Amino acid sequence: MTSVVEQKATEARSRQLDVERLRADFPVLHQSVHGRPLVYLDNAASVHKPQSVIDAVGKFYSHDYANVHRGVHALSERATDAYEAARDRVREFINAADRREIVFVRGTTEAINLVAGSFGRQRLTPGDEILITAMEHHANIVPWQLLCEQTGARLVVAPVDDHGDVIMAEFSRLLGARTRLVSVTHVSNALGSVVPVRQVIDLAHRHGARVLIDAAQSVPHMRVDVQALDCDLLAFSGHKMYGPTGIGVLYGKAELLRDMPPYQGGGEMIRQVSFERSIYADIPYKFEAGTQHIAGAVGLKAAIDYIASVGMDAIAHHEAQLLDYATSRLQAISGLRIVGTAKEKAGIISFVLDGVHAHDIGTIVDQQGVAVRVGHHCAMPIMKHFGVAATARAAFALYNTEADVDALVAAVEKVKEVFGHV
Ligand code: 7TS
Repeated sequence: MTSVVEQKATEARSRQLDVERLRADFPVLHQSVHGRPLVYLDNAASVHKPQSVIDAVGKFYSHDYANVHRGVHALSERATDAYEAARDRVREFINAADRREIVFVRGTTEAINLVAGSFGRQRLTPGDEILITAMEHHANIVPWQLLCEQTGARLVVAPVDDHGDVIMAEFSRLLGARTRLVSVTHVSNALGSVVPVRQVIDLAHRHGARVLIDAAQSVPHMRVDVQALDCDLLAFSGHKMYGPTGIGVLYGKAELLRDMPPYQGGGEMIRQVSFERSIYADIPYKFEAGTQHIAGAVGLKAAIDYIASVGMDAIAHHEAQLLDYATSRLQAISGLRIVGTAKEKAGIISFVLDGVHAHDIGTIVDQQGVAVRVGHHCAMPIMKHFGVAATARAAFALYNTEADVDALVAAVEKVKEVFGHV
């Protein structure tokens, strides 16, 4: 009989990714930068594409491309089928109840602007409130500020503690009768904190508020089930999940999307147009004005197929192991401080080094072939909270290895050497 310990060890082994084999799927990784093998750790900004995604887009343009929903000719039908198959694949991936709940957009930023421009302009009146957290990406701050200017609504911000966790008691206290919308990130791109969105959604619903989840940093790295979460709206970007740029998704509950007015007017989003009035198409087409990024949707489907072939649980497990390893190795460097130590974190580590500007860290580690992000990560308010103008940030994807972390650590040691902090 196998013991529980042995069984757990077997399970853990079966979840291990064969990263060397997977790395072969990503052509861009196999190059040298400044004479060193490329170590790519800028994955929260965007991830690289496997050959299957590159091929799916190439094959689509080479064989099947035409505009969709318009022609009766063979290519238009094939292109329409491919575009709509992508919608079905996204529905399945996030477990939406209905394919009409999947709206194709340019990315997370456009999805949030769509909600602000449609739901927000329709429903918010002076004194209504939109509740966000202190660690949102600018894409989940600025659209609400624009909306507040237009409607007289107020932006309310739930504070974050010194670890990078939302202070839930404060969040709860800030919810009120005037809260119309709660819009929170699932995972902070700047700190890696995982927000307890299930709890956020339950609390918000108790106050009759709708909830939008910015899932740009979660959908590529963990299972996200919109029905289990019971979120009203959810946004993510294809380019952060091994797919093309310029394609993303707004998920919305059908009953809500049906009530929301169109965001942009034009072709495809109408049923009938006259100079007196236009009748809009049903969801999701009501929100897909103009020619969409058809090949992008095809590439997004290929990216989801790729993630599924690797296994989301295995990806999450692998990235959690890398996070643990990187945290312990970076912590051991004297003068280095990790910014963001939340209870639960995704594979993102932000750090600063005593007496060295983050941009100098970025430039020197780049010379060692290591790509990290430096700056405010489009999250200036949370940088201010931690008293830093900028951090260096390493973020993991399925193709990263412990050797990549070792290369980062060696490169950071080099930074210290250059600055005479040995
Ligand atoms: N929300 C979060 C949490 C993000 O991390 C990003 C992009 C966005 C929204 C916007 O996504 P987009 O695809 O519409 O641009 N984050 C980053 C980053 O961390 N570095 O570059 C882009």
